Amino acid sequence: MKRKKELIAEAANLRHLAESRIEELENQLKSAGERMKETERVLEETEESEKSKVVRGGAGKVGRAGVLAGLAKARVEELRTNLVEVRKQRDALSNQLKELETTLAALKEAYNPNFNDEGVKQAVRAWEDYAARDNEVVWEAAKDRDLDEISKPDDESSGINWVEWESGDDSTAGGAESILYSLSAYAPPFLRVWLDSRITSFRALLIESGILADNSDSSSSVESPAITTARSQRDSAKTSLTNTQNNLNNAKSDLEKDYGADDIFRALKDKCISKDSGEYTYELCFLGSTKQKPKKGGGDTTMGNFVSITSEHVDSDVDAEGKGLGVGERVVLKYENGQHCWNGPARSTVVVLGCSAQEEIWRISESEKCVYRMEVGTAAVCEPDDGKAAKRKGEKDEL
Ligand code: MAN
Repeated sequence: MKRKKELIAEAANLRHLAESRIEELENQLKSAGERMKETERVLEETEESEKSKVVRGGAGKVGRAGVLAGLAKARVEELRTNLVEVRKQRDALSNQLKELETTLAALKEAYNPNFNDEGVKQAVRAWEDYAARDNEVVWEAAKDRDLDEISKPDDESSGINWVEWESGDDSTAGGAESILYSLSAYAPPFLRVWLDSRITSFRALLIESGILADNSDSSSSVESPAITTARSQRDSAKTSLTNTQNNLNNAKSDLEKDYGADDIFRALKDKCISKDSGEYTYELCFLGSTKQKPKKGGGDTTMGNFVSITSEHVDSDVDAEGKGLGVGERVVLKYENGQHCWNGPARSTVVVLGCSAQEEIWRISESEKCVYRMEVGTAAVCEPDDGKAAKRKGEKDEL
């Protein structure tokens, strides 16, 4: 009875610990839930802000539009250099022409028609015909200024801002959206930032109302590192929330489990005892499993896993040392669903408990194939009058 008292005190302590653990897990669950919400919010915000960056040039991915932009830029540059070259040639030729015209005009004025030089006369006549034609090329100064502008290399402030297009994602270059983006690209630089932010909100509105497809997170586009980090933090918060919830559920269901009167078997949980019998060593782990371990080596055979506490009326001997079940209602631990028996059921064990100062296996039998019975002593089932005489059924009620 002294040992039983110790077991009850230990069980109460373990129950107390289990209750504190539940309290701790409930707090953990609360903060895991908050962390989950927080990481979810960060992820949403990151996705939102990354979406707007797509407008300014995608997530670093060069799509078909980017390739085309590269080719177009090279082509424009080629045409621009040639335009500059041709204008240079034009100016040189124009100067040469002026020189010749001046020379011929001077010749016409200065030649002496009395010298019967047929070559000179022909040249003067041809010059007069030439001068009579409307040869005057009108060089419009305004047009030339346009050519000056056109001949300037492209950069952020003139022509096309190629950088913006070369890094562009295809998802931003198709269909209705391209209209939005080209609007911004052709706008003067100081207007672009403002216009982009307007376009981003407008685009979000179109996506929300289902008018525009949301290409920003399509599987083909590369996810930005910021989103990846936010997502992995959200995922680990989710895992931790699920784990905490599972631990709490397990702890709660353990507390509700039947550990017998006074919760006493809580103190014996996971305690194992064994005994040799025939070719095996038999092992019993309280509220765990029962096993056969071959003495000559080889694998263990599970004879059942603990399922419930019941009782059974017994009528057997108690030996000279007081070891035995005696007569009366005894506590029984049932173990089921052990290793399957060849041509038989899954192994199962009935563990009948009698009073004893120490936990010990008294007897093992196999009543039918693969159905085992263990008679086991433990202080957990001792009653105040156990030492006096073997009890008979019903006697306890009458006392
Ligand atoms: C093993 C042991 C025995 C059992 C037989 C059934 O030898 O588990 O207890 O009776 O298998 O085949």
